[in-house]
Amino acid sequence: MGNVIGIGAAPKRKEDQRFLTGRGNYVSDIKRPGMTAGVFVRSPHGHAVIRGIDESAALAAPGVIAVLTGDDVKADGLGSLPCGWGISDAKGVPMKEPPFPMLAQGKVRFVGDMVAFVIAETPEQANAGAELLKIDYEVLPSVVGVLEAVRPGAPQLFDDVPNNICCDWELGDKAAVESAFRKAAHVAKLSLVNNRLIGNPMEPRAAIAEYEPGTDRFTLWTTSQFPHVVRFLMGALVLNIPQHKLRVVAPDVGGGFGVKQFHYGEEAVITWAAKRVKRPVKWVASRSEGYVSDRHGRDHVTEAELALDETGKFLAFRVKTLANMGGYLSTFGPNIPTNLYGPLLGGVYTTPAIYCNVKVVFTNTVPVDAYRGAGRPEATFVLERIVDVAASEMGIDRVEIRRRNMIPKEAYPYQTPVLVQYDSGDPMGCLDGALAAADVKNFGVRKAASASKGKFRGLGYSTYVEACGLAPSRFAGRLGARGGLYESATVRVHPTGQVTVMIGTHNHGQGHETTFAQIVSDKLGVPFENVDIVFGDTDRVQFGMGTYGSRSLVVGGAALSKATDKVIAKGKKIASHLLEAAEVDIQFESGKFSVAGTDRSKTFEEIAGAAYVPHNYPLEVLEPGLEEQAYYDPVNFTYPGGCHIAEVEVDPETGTVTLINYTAVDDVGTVINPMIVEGQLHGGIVQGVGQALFENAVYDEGSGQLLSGSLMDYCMPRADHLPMMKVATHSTLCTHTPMGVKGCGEVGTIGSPAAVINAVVDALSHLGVTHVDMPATPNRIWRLLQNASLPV
Ligand code: MCN
Repeated sequence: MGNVIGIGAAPKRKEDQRFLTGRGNYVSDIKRPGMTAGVFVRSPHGHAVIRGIDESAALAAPGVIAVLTGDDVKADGLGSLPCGWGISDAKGVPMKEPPFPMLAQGKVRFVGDMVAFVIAETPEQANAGAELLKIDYEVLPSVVGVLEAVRPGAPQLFDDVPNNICCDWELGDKAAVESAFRKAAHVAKLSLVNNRLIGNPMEPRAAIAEYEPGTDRFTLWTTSQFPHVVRFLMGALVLNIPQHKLRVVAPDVGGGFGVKQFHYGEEAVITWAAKRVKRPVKWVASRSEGYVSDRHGRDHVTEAELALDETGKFLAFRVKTLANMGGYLSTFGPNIPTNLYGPLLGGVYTTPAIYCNVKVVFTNTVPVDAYRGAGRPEATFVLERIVDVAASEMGIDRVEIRRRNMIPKEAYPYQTPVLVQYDSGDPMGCLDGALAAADVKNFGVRKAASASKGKFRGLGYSTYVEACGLAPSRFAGRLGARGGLYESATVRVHPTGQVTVMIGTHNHGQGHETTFAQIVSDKLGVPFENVDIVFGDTDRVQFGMGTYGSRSLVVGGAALSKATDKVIAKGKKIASHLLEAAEVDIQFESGKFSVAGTDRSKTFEEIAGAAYVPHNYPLEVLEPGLEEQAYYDPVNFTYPGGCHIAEVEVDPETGTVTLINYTAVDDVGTVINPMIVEGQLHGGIVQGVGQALFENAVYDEGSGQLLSGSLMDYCMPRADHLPMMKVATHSTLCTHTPMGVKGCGEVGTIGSPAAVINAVVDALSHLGVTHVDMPATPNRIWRLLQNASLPV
């Protein structure tokens, strides 16, 4: 008999047993009888017309079974890849949504765009066949930067999308903002770039599809964060496969960070191909292939202005952003720099008027979509950078200016001028906690010690808020209308009292098998080891919207909590029958049903057993079994927040920035498992530090080639780049989620880029440096220092 391990405990992760002993089951581990291998032939050009494809040599190559192209897709009348969430401009005109074919038709629009699929007996033969495919391209000029793409005369990606702008989106009260600017004592201005990122999950994407002619059923195994959504988008909207004829399985997935949260053309091509060749088809991406086909993240160019009164109070905030969408609209693409960006520009401040304009722009680059944080790190970066600029220009301390504008704890719930209403929070508490933990009062001593070694030390603050727990269905736009963004969980109690949970979220590193088992163990009083969590299979889990937007605990966990409540309610009925007491007199506590005021009780295990014994109660009164399903649709987002403080040292000889200390105090509501939350914060912070100091996806203007197309050129942060971080929580409870939880999966990525860059700018401020674009590489800093007048 094991132990109950409940909410707040920190057991080791259940799932690590199989991962650490090499027994994970990833897509590339799966083998099916008669399986073939597929290879995608991708465009080597950023922008080109496909004049013709000669398949004859490829088809004649040893082992090659088929070559599929855009013409075959057209001939079979298949749909375009859907963009799940539509947006509209200020007048309500929907965005331009040009088709995104599974395989390119007539034109390619980025290096990596899929032109053909070659299927052979082995991967080697498929690769050899792909080499023999002759594609006649007429190369066109490419445009990769947003500033260039909107200029008159720029190469146009789509005939019906003038100036490459698919939507001119806005949010907020423009007139109120203009009037506030007219009254301002000071206006701070900042132009910045939010650099393009590549997700780099440990496991590259992969898929296997199989078609069973006897039942007319398809199975797709795919590295997805949301198999049910793939089943819907691909089955209903692209391939016309009825939902009951399509099973989508996302088994163990080696990290996603958002990148595996979209419906990709590869999944559709492979599923379609499996029926055409009547054999299972497998594709596993190489790392290099991932660089030119996994959706990228961020890539904004922004102009921001903050209006302040003479005391440093924020009067209004105006932001204009050009957001890069790449060559086509990905599943959530246009939603990220708009709906997940504009509403967060209020941050933790009382700014009364905010206006945001975003031009959503096509370029000849890999489509851009959500990457951990998605929109919210970009908003935090703009806001927290300009607050520092304003503080420095007005001669106000950076902590003091934040305090003067922060929403006080008592003011929650707090309605912002940009749609969202924060239910709870205590930004000042997080700030105070972080200032103490980071030992800010002794920073001067440390700065002097650095100076004595010829180094510049800087301190950077970032106070942030996040909207997560995607999403209340009413906010979910078109996707919400198609299916809702709620979540489901089924709790199946076996006659022996053990529990299997079927849940619609997907665990690909977040520890759900552990934290969700803790919730069940806590609520039902069953041993932790007696609970298994099943996810990632549309045949085993009835409904699910998957994992992204730090939604699994606040939406999925809430559904699970509701389902356990239903189990307890039914258990009470059974107990009342067995204990011959009125149902209202039955209490459930610590795994025991008892009659109030007596010593008569039944254990959870006894009730589970009794639930399956037919003669215990008549069928008309109570059906046998103990299994309950619940759905949960949040009424609002949850709003985690916090304060991050980075301390850096800059070496003026080389331009190298070293992160010396990092402190984070975050409000994630009730903590289910503090060890897992700490791990999530560490991981998120590392990704934010990666953006601030190392990572950058660089394209060549004109040719559209990705210059940072491998781990040799794209600099990922390593363990030895990082100090031991101090992370702590300072929680206020979410007022509308069961258990009071808020999400934690992205907070680290949201708070950190601004903290690090603010620290770098602080270190260099005595040289007149007011801004450094990300990533703050040695080269960039060294050049800045050459232009500044270095003291001798
Ligand atoms: N948790 C908790 N107490 C809280 C909040 C969360 O114990 N108050 C636990 C949860 O139960 C869960 C984990 O922390 O085990 C993360 O929970 P949550 O905030 O709900 O986030 P999700 O599980 O929905 O994960 C999504 C989020 C996102 S959007 C990205 S991107 C991301 C991330 O999580 N990608 C990850 N973390 C990742 N971690 C790993 N290892 N790999 C990824 O690809």
